[in-house]
Amino acid sequence: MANRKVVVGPMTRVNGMWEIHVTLDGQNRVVEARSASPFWRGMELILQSRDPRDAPYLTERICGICSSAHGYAASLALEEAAGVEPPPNGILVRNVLLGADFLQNHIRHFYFLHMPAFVAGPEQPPFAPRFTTDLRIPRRVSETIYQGYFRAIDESRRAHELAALFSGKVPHGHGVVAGGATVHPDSEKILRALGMVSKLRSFIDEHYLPDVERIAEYYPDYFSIGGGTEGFFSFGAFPQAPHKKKTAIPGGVMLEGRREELDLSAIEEHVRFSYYDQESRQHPAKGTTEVALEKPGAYTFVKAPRYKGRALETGPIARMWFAGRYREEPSTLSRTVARALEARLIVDLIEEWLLAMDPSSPVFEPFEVPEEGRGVGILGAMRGALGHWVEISSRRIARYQIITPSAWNCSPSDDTGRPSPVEAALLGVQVQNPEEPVELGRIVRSFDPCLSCATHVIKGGRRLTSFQII
Ligand code: NFE
Repeated sequence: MANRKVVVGPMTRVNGMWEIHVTLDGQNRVVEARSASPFWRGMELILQSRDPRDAPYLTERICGICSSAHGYAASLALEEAAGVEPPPNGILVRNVLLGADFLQNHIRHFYFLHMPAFVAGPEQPPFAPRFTTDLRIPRRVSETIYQGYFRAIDESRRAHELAALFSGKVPHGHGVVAGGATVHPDSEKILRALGMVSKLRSFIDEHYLPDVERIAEYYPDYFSIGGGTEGFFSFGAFPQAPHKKKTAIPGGVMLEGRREELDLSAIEEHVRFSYYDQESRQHPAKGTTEVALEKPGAYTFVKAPRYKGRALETGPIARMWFAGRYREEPSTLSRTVARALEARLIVDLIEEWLLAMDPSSPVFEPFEVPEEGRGVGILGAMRGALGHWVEISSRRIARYQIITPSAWNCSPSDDTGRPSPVEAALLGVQVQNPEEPVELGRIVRSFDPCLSCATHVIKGGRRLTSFQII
């Protein structure tokens, strides 16, 4: 039988606009995969010539589900450029609000975006109609998991309320600024937050972790489907006081089975298959953003970040590997397990940070915007390694570049043709029923992709693909 092309687009139940183009051979095995986003935001250009203190607020608007991470990374970049250190209390407040946003994200990803591809919900919209291929979980067990689903609505809101206690509102809060935080941790807030943490911990122990186990029990083969990535990449997560050099969850690089120290100079962005007409393999500190809508061969607005030329996977699975808490090969379900374990670790960390807060100490260190300067803010965001690079001239932003976790994971192939982690994860996968390619959605959603973040104006005028929604 001849090869057959399947386009899944827009890929639903992910954040942002995304399409997966795969070619199936005569046996319905994936022989070619492309991760494509027909969506461009232009944030790097929007930031040019602005006051660097605006970057946290503007970059938070890149995304509604990881906004605190962008605000935090932008603040770190300006802190380095200005040579300012936030007070320890400010770092604690920032970590609590980022940690709470992680919990919101991980709970929502599992229950609302990922789990429904494995478990049939109630026989009514929005759960039906649905694909019926390869649904293995008996009705009684599915009903238990959907009890978790409905509780997750309240508990993910609780995590958001916890973040809002220290940032005024969510998403796009006002809690993280260069120099520290804006909200003082008084004892009433700390006590309220501790109560929320305890409820979130119970939810994770009583529902989230057991529900992940239930899916693992019925789909053990998904621990060997959807791997294929070359190694792990992580900036760690949650910078610690006093100098932010260490992170509560350690970072690193794992290449060819060996752990390496992270070298920021080894990062480059390839653009052979991206809609950019510019020099390829730029380091983000010298990066540019020159859009070319009609570039031949291009298929996405995401650039291809590579580390020493390698396409490395980032995310909770990489962080849990470096933390020594979960060391399994990348796969659809090992990513899902790692994310749940990370959520459990983060509730404990949030409690520690809350108990370490000092209501009588400052949260902010005043500073002057430098006349000239450069800074980088690297951070563990919900989906993995997030970097903001800023260059300041005449007290204004002269250059700004962002590499998001979803750019690492969901980029296109690079200049050498090396596929991205998500493309590699799809290659070789056997599709049972090409009319309902459930395997593709399960695999790609395990990365918790966010293309709103990765593409940073919709490519108008021309429809890029035929659409098939799963
Ligand atoms: Ni829009 Fe984001 C996270 C960032 S992208 S979600 O996490 O940065 O991967």
